Amino acid sequence: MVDEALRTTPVIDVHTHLFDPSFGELGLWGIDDLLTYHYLEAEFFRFSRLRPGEYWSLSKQQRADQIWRTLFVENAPLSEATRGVISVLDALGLDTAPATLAPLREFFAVQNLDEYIPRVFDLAGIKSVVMTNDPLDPIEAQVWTRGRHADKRFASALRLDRLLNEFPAHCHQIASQGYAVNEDLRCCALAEARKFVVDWCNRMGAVYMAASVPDTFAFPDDGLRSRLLLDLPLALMIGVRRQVNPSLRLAGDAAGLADLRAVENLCRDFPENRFLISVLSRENQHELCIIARKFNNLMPFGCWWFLNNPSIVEEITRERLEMLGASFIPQHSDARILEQLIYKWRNTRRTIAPILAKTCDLVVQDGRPITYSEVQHIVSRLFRLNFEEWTRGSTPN
Ligand code: RAT
Ligand code: ZN
Repeated sequence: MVDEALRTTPVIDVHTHLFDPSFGELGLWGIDDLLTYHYLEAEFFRFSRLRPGEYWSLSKQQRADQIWRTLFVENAPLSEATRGVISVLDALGLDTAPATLAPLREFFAVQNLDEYIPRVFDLAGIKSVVMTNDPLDPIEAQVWTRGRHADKRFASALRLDRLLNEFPAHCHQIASQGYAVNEDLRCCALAEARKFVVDWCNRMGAVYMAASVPDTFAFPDDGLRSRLLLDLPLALMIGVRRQVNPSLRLAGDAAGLADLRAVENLCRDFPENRFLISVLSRENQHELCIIARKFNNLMPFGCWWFLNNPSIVEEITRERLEMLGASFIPQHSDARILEQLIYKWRNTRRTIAPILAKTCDLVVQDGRPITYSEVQHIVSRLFRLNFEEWTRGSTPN
């Protein structure tokens, strides 16, 4: 019953880095993008003697060739990210072990996005995804300002990282759009910065605002983050330690244990606001569940980034079910490349199905039958309804 419900429930992927076709080259897909995914780049440097500087001087195709040879030909693809590529190729009916990438490149070169995107969504079993949209990215901002043709399959989320973490560097850019801001947000500048956020949320039709913050995140504090993080529905991804090895670029970030009192304080101080929270450290997961039991304006979501491995997803999902029932969002894909939706969602179903089945079985063993429609409801809550409910009416005016 669980397998069937998981197979037939249309999923909303609540956090991705995908873009709809109106964003042109920002949307990544195809074999070269799949292979140069930063999760694979980090693994590549464990197996190759090539130095990061040399790697970055190569073209994208050359980098993909290097990764294919090193992680897929000279070594068996054992890790979650390498198996993901295999699973995508297999789902698309392609050779999973060609000696070179030429035949794969030929396949991807002739795909037409109008037909290809629905095919990928179907293979992944998902209905829609939420993008990550940054108003301070000049290429993206142009698309929004020109007026994007809304695409129901791609909802928008306003990403605040640059605004929160690099405000002084972007102050001029914000001011040039007619907002009276200054670097330290004196006088009315704070209200103006918040107006900038609200205007952009409306322009994007954002279903939520999001920020990733370091393991040292604190609330309240006297920094800009505390002053700007107010009143609007917010997804916080807590615990990233950016650029511990800058030579790896996007692959150079790590994780750290956070003090989740900041989350308690936010939830208590803003009871009318809703917080979607993901924490990157495995050691923070149990505590997050406890806080969610104290504050119903907190929705735990996803097994983020370094946690997206079957052993850890299994542990976290079991813990959440035991402490929160079906009142959380088990997973998001974090896909950066379109076809990753296929493996990330297939793997999520494969890992979570036995856990849900086991949980339902315990209920039956304890003396209460569970019907198929209840199983369907549980799965819909987890993979769609909890998010729809959480974001209902969330776009600010
Ligand atoms: O998982 C990832 O791809 C990371 O690089 C981050 O993008 C992270 O998910 C984030 O949204 O900050
Ligand atoms: Zn992400």
